[in-house]
Amino acid sequence: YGLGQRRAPVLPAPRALGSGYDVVIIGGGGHGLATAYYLAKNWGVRKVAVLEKGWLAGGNTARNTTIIRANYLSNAGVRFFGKSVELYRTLSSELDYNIMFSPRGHLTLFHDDGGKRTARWRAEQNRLNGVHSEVIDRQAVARLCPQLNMREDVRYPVLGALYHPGGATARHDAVAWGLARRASEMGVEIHTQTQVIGMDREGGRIARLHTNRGTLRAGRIVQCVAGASPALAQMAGFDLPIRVVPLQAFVSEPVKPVLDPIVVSGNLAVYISQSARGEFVMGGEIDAYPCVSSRSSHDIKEDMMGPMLELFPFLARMKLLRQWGGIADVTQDYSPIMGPSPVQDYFLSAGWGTMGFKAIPAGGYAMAEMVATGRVPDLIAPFSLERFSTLSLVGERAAAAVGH
Ligand code: FAD
Ligand code: PYC
Repeated sequence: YGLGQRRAPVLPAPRALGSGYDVVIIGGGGHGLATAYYLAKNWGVRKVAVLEKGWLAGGNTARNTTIIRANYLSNAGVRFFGKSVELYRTLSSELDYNIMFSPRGHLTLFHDDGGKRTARWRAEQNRLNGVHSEVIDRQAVARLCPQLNMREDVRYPVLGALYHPGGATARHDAVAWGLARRASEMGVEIHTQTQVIGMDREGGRIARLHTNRGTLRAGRIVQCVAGASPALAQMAGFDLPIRVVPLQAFVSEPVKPVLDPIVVSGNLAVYISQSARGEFVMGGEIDAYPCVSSRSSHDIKEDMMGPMLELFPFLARMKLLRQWGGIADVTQDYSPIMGPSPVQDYFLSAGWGTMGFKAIPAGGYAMAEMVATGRVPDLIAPFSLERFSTLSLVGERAAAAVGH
């Protein structure tokens, strides 16, 4: 783009909110946008509005550390996230928008026998479900990541790792903008600065949605609001088994590329990767207390930097550039909730907690099929809200980033 030339805007100029749509999606983050995109593309459902209270994908989709992987523990989890990684691989060409998908391998370090046992368990479950993961010893870890501190006289010496070659990163904003642009080209209306503030429930369904820009009707409604999940569900008249907790992250100043794989340590509760811009992207556990503020805090920074320096002493001479937080919607079993709700024609995509960025393509793909056909696809059937009353939980805590 030369001087005076401007890049074409991602979205058309804002227009007035319509009075009714076949489908209204509440929440313009990755999951809402992917659901809209696949509804239009795969099912020809185009009278769709996405309502976003802030700017496009400014919630957790803008705040995450972009780790994409399929090395989960349950059969349902590995299959679902495996499908998502598969869709991610071709998303740039599908959208004709460079999402900067970058496969670089994912190492979950273990430092004791318990960690090794979980790594072996995950490796077997992954292989049985067609996902490549293997347990490797400390020599192999050192070859894949020569920057790691391999000394044996530290608090948690590295004994080995679960190695998942398919682990990757992608540019978070580009994922959202690419999906939004294509969905909008197919007729989907994306309304930013449009907050759902009330719902009229009549005869078991939501008759009207009230927003700060007017009232509208919807044939079907999809709720994709991450940290606002319990609040929106209450507006619709039911409760969700979700707690809302901040999750914080950091980046260092940028340097030339030195760190290829993504590295996670459950014992030390930290993880790191290097972004395409050269910044080290780092994070750790969720905050200890439920909270709906996305402010970042000094104690978390201090708690994470000690363990991080134990793993990568060379970082001691680097400066942190930014720190921020998002609001994670965490379920009891650390798996998402996708499916119908107690309200007729009101569907849920929630409980994405600390793991939902990698799930955006498969989540949207399956949610769109369910909303368009009224049938729950096999891929997401295990993630129903009902599982909390039938006690068919999908336990993924051991595979959730640093364990949290
Ligand atoms: P969001 O992107 O939060 O979108 C929800 C949208 O709903 C928001 O934009 C919000 O403004 C809007 N909204 C809320 N209320 C209303 C309302 N009343 N009306 C209209 N709109 C409303 N996942 C990974 O897979 N890998 C990672 O490495 C990773 N790292 C993370 C690091 C951090 C620090 C955080 C916070 C999260 C991380 N995650 C990660 C999790 C991931 O970011 C989320 O699970 C995912 O982005 C959820 O997407 P979403 O579309 O459901 O939510
Ligand atoms: O799901 O891999 C993940 C992750 C890393 C950090 C937060 N979530």
